[in-house]
Amino acid sequence: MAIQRFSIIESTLREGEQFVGANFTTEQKVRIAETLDRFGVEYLELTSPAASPQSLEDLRTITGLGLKAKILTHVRCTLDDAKLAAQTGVDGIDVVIGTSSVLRKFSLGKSIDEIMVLATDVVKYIRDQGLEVRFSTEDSFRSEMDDILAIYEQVDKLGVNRVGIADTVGVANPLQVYKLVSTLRSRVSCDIEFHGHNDTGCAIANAFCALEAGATHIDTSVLGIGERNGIPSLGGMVARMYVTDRASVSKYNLPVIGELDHMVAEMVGVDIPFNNYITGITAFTHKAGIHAKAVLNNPETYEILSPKDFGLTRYISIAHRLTGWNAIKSRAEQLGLAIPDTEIKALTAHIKEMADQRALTLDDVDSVLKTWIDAHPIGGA
Ligand code: HCA
Ligand code: CU
Repeated sequence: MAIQRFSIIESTLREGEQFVGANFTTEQKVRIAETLDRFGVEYLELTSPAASPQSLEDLRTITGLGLKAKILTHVRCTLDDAKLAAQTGVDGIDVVIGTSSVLRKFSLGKSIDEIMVLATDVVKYIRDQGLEVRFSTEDSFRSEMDDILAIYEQVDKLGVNRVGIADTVGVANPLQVYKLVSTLRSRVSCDIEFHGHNDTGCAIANAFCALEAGATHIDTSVLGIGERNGIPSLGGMVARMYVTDRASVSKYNLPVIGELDHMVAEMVGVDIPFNNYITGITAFTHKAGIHAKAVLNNPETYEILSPKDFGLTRYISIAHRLTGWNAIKSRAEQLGLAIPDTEIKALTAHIKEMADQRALTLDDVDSVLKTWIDAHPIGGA
């Protein structure tokens, strides 16, 4: 199914706060919220006000900022939590309850019938407050399909805005996600949200398949931070959508991704991984001669994302044994050195031999080129 529309529910301030290194101060939360708002996410999801007194206060502070993004908080499926959340100025409440047999047995101790009753009370209450409500089943992929479909159908009839599927443990694969979301799509009329963990590296692919199967909302966090190894990163999800349909992400201020990744990395005490989507140090680096030549001719040959759209630049690495004469020629031109092609080819062969002996730097390449020029004054080629 072609993806009609999608919204991001940015959960750095909820799922991301569950990352082991995250311990955000109020000021940090405000900076994260404002920067995400400047990027243009549709929703911000914040930690439950029932979590701690500071969480309650911070939620009120952020709902008071007057951001464009809608503010959600995330609560357990209890009337007490819903009542507390409803007093904080939020636009909506994300409710979650564990439905898998393992969670029901070892965490909640509730039967599916009891969950139905609770869900009805809580959803009705939130609807009556005039707030947006989403109802989600934790650990959806290890729950009985019939159980969760029955719960979703019931809350759909009660008028929820969205139902959510959560791959809490990162066990699902893209095909499973596609099948579950397709089935759900045919059973409910409300929007569908997907929240998936990255334990086996499938989080972004799973979220994307959920959209293809008819989901409308995807949970992300900056750098993907969350419980264990987290959920889809905002940057990675946006990269996926950009490649699918460039116009679908024109609603976002793409260069802000770099700012967000650096800011949150520093706040939670991690480095941005070298291979991170968009902002990893090597994300727009080209090395082999064949790649360098093609990219110099037309960057689209080896780049599906244009670094410029993200406020970044590409880097072509030329000081190594895999280099090619086109890249060396381009470097000579950058330096303003006019060297004939036949000579550039010979110099490239020399550079490759040098690189076989030791690791080179760009300075080494530059000095080979300059030495040739010094030895061949104007007209001396
Ligand atoms: C958790 C809860 C959750 C909730 C997801 C959701 C999950 O911390 O275990 O509300 O959609 O992964 O199930 O993050
Ligand atoms: Cu989660």
